[in-house]
Amino acid sequence: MDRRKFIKAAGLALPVAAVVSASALGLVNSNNNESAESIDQRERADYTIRIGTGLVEVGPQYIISTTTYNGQFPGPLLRFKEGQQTIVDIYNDTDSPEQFHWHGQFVPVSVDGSAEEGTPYIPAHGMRREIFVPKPSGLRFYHTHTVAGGNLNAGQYSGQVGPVYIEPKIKPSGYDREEFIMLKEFDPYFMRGGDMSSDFLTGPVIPELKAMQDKAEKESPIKTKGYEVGYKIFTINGRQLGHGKPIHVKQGERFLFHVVNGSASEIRSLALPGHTFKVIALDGFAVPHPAEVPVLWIGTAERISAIVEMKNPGVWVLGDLADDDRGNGMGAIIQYEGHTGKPQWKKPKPFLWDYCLFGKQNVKAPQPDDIIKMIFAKQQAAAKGFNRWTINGVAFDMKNMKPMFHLKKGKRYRLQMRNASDDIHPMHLHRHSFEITKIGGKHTSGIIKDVVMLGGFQEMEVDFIADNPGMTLFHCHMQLHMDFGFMALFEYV
Ligand SMILES: [Cu+2]
Repeated sequence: MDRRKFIKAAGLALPVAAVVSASALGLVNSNNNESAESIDQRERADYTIRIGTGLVEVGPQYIISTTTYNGQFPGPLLRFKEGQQTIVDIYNDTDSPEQFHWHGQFVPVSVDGSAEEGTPYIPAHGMRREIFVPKPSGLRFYHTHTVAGGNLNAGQYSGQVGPVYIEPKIKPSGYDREEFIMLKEFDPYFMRGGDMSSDFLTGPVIPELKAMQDKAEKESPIKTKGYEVGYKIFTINGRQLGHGKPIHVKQGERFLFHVVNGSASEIRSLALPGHTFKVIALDGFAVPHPAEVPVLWIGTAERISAIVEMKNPGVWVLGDLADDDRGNGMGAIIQYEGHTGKPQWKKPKPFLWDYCLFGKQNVKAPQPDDIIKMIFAKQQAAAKGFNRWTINGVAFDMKNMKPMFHLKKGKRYRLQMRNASDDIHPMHLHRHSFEITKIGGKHTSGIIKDVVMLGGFQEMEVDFIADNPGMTLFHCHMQLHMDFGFMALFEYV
């Protein structure tokens, strides 16, 4: 079946497909076949995504059934050109409405893929054509943005994650090959307690913030811990360690690894014994000071682009520092040409993750026009056994979806975030980027991101410019936190 016939058939079968323009459906009336053909040609989507059930062979004789993009995990790599308009057709073949979020792109609300901001859902068995100008350049990704709550088959617990690379106008140099690495867990389950410690992050714990949680716990009538999510299966690019194809390298080659943490709730680490990572970009933005590190720490939804020079021949495990998680699959094999044998793993020396390593040294960020203070807190097990999360005492209300902060276009805002909980929070701002100005007790500048990890009982400051009007969602990127209150809306016109 050619594309036009297929689309016509789809148009007949799916009433909601009427949202697509007639020309996109191949229903253009013309006496001149040539011109009808050329319209069709011009309006052909650059990419077509189908949301539906897919099978992911994570290991030998272990095949996961989950919701995927185009039946595969990760979803297809979408390559765009910065500033060049693109068309993406998204079909929702599932029985539930979906949101398709362009994480890290400066797009309008209508395209962003967040019901909280007002993006319409892609109806069950419906489709949407999205036409937009991809930006900014660099490593981005796409994922579902629905509320999972207690449903571990929904939201980002599923396989709805895929990478995006937006080609910059001037290509970066200093590497020979490019490799995309998607970190993702499967087979989630709930347990009580067992949250992630943030002792890998540099910077002090603020006693005042700890005292706030202690007080809240003491005064809470609920003494049990809230549910946390664990996973049985860990993968790189949808394959457990040893099941995926080894990455074949030659001595002297410089690999640019584009690492995406596609997890719903996990912070990941990555090391390659005998090698270092030269971090050149965080969340797709070139860093002012590329620095070499022995370990990557990468929060939920963060991305790191780092160059590894292959100068230690052998067969190695590129893997997570956590023995259990690596043992359950979080790793890939790096195999030098001419080398065989069992892949080797060596635990790296302790290393604290410090974003400031990659920032401008001794250069302060510009002063903001206004400061927005935020305190994040946990109400233990308060939402039917799940922790409820608040920003300045308020849990986001999914029914009203009212903006908490009103901004003025063009102004520079500083978010002063204080974490009165022992959990780590990868904080994310939609449709904008921000600059880290203070973290782990240190001032910095020049580090542009769209997600940043805030450690337990720590504080940080980021600045952003209100330059993309409309509702803008700000939230913790842990599915379990955002679904239970850890969101707020900024509004400006
Ligand atoms: Cu969080």
